[in-house]
Amino acid sequence: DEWIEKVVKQSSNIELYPNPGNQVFKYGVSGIRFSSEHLDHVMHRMGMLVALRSMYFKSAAVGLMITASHNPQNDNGVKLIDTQGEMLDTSWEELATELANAPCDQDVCVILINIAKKYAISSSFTPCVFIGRDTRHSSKRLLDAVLYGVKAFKSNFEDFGIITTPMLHFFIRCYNTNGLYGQPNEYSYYTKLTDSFKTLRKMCSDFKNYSPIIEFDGANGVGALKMKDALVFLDETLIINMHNDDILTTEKLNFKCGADYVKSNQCPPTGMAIKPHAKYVSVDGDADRIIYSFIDENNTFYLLDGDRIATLVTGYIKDLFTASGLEINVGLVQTAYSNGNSTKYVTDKLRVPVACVPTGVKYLHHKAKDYDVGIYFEANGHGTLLFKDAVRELIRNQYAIEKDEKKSLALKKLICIVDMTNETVGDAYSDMLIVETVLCERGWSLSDWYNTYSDLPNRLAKVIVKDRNTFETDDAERICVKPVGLQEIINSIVSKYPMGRSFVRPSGTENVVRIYAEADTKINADKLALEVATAVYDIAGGEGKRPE
Ligand code: G16
Repeated sequence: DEWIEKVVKQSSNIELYPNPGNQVFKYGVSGIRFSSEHLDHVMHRMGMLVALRSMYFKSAAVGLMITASHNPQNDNGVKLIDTQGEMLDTSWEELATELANAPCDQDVCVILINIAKKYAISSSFTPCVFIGRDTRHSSKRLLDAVLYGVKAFKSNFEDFGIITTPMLHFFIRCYNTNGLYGQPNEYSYYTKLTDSFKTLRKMCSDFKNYSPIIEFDGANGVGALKMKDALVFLDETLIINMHNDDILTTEKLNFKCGADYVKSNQCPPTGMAIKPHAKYVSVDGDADRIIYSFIDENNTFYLLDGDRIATLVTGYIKDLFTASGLEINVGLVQTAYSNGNSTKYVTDKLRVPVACVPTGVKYLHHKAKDYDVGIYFEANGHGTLLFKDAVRELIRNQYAIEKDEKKSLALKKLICIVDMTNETVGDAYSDMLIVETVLCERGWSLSDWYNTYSDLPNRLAKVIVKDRNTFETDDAERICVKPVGLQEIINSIVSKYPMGRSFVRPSGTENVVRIYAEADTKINADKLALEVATAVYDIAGGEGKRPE
């Protein structure tokens, strides 16, 4: 035990990072997120925790990403990444919460000692920690705090500087698989994903309605920076016009642009001219989400969100496996936010099973592993595809011996899709390459894609409440069990609306309660959302103006 106490007290500069004790932190669906000025001691402690996590895995690389993703620029946060490039295991989330809230230095020591004891962590392992950060101004300052924590344990660490969250996930998988998945650097990331995209593109001879021109909305964050780097590798297979790429004006990050803004407000991003039938692609502040959109000649706005990507990709993968002759079980994972008609389309038309889990990529990722090929997408544009090792092997082996030309072509395309996918987590760049591939293969414009089925009109809303922790949900967030009585009120409101559906849940990233509503018409979806938001406001002591 003594070694930990020594490390913390003598090597970590802990005296620089006291907990002011005026805030409560929780490691939620995407780490800890807060107003950046409160996070210094949290980051310092997460630096120490992540070092211990690596020691627990006998020096395997683990990751720490400094980002608050889609949140406003003044917020920041931390996401910890496990050895396969996946989100931190739930059992350690609680430890992270405990550590972030520990009142004093001595408590920090005790918690770390207890972790080491509980997990039998030996001081003989040197930690290996990969670190990345987004473009927020506070990220650099918080990095210093992380580094004190990481270095105290004499870690081997690599600071990758400003990178997207999915890049860091990818690097960790690469390192821990000894290069089997690629190399832990940006060059390998771009070439692996982009080369397979270009190979598949060469197989596509007739573009029909497809256009390779993209108006790219970088949310004024790291996604813009990295897309510019990607252009070199894309060789003009895609023509990408950059917008919202001002990463120096910090106030602009995610402000009225980016994937979260476009999805939540159901309108085009600002900061760029919007032309009818141009293809708009928006990413969020750490480039793990992607949303497509366009307007028609009447200025009507069309959203192609995570549900649309899920249906597009699921249909394509299903067709490729059918053409290849391989019998593989493909499944889709969604959340309660998924549009009712997308679920219907996948179940009835594509005949692919759909599972529903709570919000948060880690839940979707976990469930997707149940299938040979698990596809998961949150409606907000966060998602990826998972291929079982055995499936990957089967595809390659069969391709090597396949004599039938059509089957062989389908198998070759599947190999490209596997290589184009960042299977560790949702990745806007990888997802964009996959969507562009499917659209090109189908010869579709965005309108063609949009016309595959019609969404039920829907509305997202949020209410600021005194304490969002008083809200509890069940049944993959479709039922609100606390505050008691709220669900009955929601049920009676919903029953008034044809095809009505609504649920409420506490946000994991902001201090708000989120409301989702869908109904037969846009007006009804808006009215339903408003009624439910008002009920939440009244029952939970909403702050600010009553919704109207
Ligand atoms: C994070 C998670 C996503 C999740 C989102 C929900 O996104 O990674 O899986 O959908 O939070 O946010 P909330 O709980 O506020 O509705 P990100 O992109 O912000 O890291």
